[in-house]
Amino acid sequence: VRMIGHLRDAITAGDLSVHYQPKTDPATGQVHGAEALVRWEHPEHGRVSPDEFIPLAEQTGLIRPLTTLVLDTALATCAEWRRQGHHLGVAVNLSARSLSDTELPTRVGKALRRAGLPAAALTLEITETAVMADLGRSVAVLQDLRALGVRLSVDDFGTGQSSLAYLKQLPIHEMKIDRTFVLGLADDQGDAAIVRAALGLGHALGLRVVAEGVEDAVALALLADWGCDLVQGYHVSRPLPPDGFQQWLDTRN
Ligand code: G
Ligand code: G
Ligand code: NA
Ligand code: MN
Repeated sequence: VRMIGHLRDAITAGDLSVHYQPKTDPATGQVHGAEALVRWEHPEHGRVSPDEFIPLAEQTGLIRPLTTLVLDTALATCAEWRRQGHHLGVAVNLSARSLSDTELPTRVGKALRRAGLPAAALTLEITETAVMADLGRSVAVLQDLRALGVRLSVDDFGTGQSSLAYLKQLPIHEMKIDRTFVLGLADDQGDAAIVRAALGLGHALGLRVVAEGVEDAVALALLADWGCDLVQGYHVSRPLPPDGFQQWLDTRN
C-alpha cells in the first residue's frame, strides 16, 4: 500500500527513467529503432520491476500519468537521436488499461506534437491479452491510433489469449514473437517450428516480424536465414540508459 504513494511521488519527482533496447536487422545489423522500457530506482527498495509497478499503476489510476511520462520521455529521446543523425523510431509499451482509454489517441497525438515527431516514428506495443480484456473499446482505440499514423505491434505473440481471427482484424503493422520461443530456438525443435510458423504467418499477413529474446549468435544467424525482419535481445544489447544507448549507437555506425 505504501508503494502506491511512493509510485505517485516517483512519477512527480522524476525517479522513473526510461531505458532503450535496440531493434536491429539480423541480416545487416542495421539499427531500426529501440523499445522504451520504464525503470524505477526506489530510494530504499532498490530497483522495482515494471512487472510489479505497472499493475499497481493500473489499479490506482496512475497509469495515465505514467504512460504520458514514458511517451514524452521516449519521444524526446527519439527526437534527439534524429538530431544526432540517427534516423530511428521508438516503441512504447501500452498496458491493458491504456488500451481501453478512449482519450489515449488524443494524448498520443499531443505528445507527438510536443516532440515535433511524425506519427510514424512511434510504435505502440500491445499484448493480445490486453486487447481481449475489453475488445470493443480496444479496437476503437487502436483504429484511432492507426488513423494518427502510429505503428502498432502485437507483443509477446504466442503466449497470450491468442486468436488468429483478431490478428487478421486488428489494424497492426508488426508482430513480436515471444522470447519464450526464441530462447530455445537453437536447441529445441518445437521452438524452432513455432518461430518459423509465426514468421510465415506474420509475413503472410503483411506484418513486420520481430524476434525478441535473442541471446546468442546461433539464434541470430537462424533468424537472419529465415528472413526475420528485426531482432531484439541481450546478444545485440541489453536495455541501456539514454547516454549508454547513444554511445552504443555512435560506436556502431
Ligand atoms: O524491461 P523488463 O523486462 O523489466 O519489463 C518487464 C515488463 O514490463 C515487460 O512486459 C514490459 O513490456 C513491461 N514494461 C516495461 N516498460 C513499460 C512501460 O513503459 N509501460 C508498460 N505498460 N509496460 C512496460
Ligand atoms: O513484455 P515485453 O516483451 O515488453 O518484455 C520486454 C522485456 O524483455 C524487458 O524487460 C527486457 O529487459 C527483457 N529482455 C530483453 N531482451 C532479452 C533477452 O535477450 N533475454 C531475456 N531473457 N529477456 C530480455
Ligand atoms: Na514490449
Ligand atoms: Mn514482448
